[in-house]
Amino acid sequence: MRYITAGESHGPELTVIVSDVPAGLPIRLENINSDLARRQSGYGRGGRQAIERDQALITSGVRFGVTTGAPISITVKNRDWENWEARMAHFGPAPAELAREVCPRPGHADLVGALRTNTDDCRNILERASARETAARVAACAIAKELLAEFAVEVESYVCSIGPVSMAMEEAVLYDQAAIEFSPVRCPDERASKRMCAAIDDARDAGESLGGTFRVVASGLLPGLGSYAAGPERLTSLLGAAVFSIPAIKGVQFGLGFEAAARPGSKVHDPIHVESGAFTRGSNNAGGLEGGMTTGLPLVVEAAMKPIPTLMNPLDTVNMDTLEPEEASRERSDVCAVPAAAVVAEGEVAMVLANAYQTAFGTTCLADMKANVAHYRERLATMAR
Ligand code: EPS
Repeated sequence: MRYITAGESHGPELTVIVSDVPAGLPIRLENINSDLARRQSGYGRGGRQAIERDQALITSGVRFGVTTGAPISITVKNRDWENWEARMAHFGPAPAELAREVCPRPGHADLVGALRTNTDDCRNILERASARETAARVAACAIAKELLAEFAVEVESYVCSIGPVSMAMEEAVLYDQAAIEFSPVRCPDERASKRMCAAIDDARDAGESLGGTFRVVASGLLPGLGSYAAGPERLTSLLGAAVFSIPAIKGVQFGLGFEAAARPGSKVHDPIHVESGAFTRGSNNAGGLEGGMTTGLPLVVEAAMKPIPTLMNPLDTVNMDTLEPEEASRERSDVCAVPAAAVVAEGEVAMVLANAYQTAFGTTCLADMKANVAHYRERLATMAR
């Protein structure tokens, strides 16, 4: 399964095409729309989310609610387009009064993108570099989640920290989904949630922005997905690349992650036992990955997001017309988008895992995949007896 997105933040709509989806997969539009709504939520978002009501429109590849095996195209409207039609027109001359974006924001793609593409208007860059594009990804990745659901694999996400405020991390990695969704910052620790919201208020008052960390946890996975045999096929590299593809992600770790580097081997690796005819582990420090493959224990991916580059109290930049020092552009933006990024990462992880199931068990139709999974399960059961 693969996807490609198109669309600008203030263009008419976002488009995504998902190809290589197995035939016979039931698609629940309400699940796609629910993920789109979850991505839009989160304390710290700016005025734009009050305008948008993201909804998926599927125009191919699904018939009577079931995939046909043909590419699935999905569009998500940008309601803000009506305010940008003149400035973002696809044809005709630029309006005489058009204000070009010439004061690139440090940390955004503005300057480097303009250098790369030979433009004197950073808007050509920022419209596409905008995290608005992640709405299309979430719609595409919701298809992957539908496939995983057929194999009882669940993918969830939650926020662990925002700026200086961290939740109380327990041994457990799976938390009550209702508590996560109830929190305005998608954090299962209620007290930390309140402190995170206060930190976002303080940042907004100071003209600042905040980053943070989140976790994606996938449970119900079969062991042995991915590969140890070739670097690019290791699930660790595929998952890392997918999560790093999300704008503003600066770090990704699995299980103990960086902490493993400071511990002796005996305090890192997960002892192997056999219990009631199945292989088990004494711990899950590896975060569900060994040798680039799933162990069958929950996959635990943690990522760090940098603060949003648009600052109401802006940093220094240079005016690209005059080459004189100036303040970076200020525009409507989010103060914190970590809760949204967690939902996007949940989708990206689901897409990689759905692909791993297809690679192992077949690509063309759900019925064949199910038969192959049943056979694999039977074989695994004989190996611990
Ligand atoms: C973004 C700036 C803001 C965000 C946007 C990402 O948009 P605007 O410039 O229209 O206020 O709201 O994110 C979304 C629109 C979204 O749906 O996530 C940016 O500069 O990256």
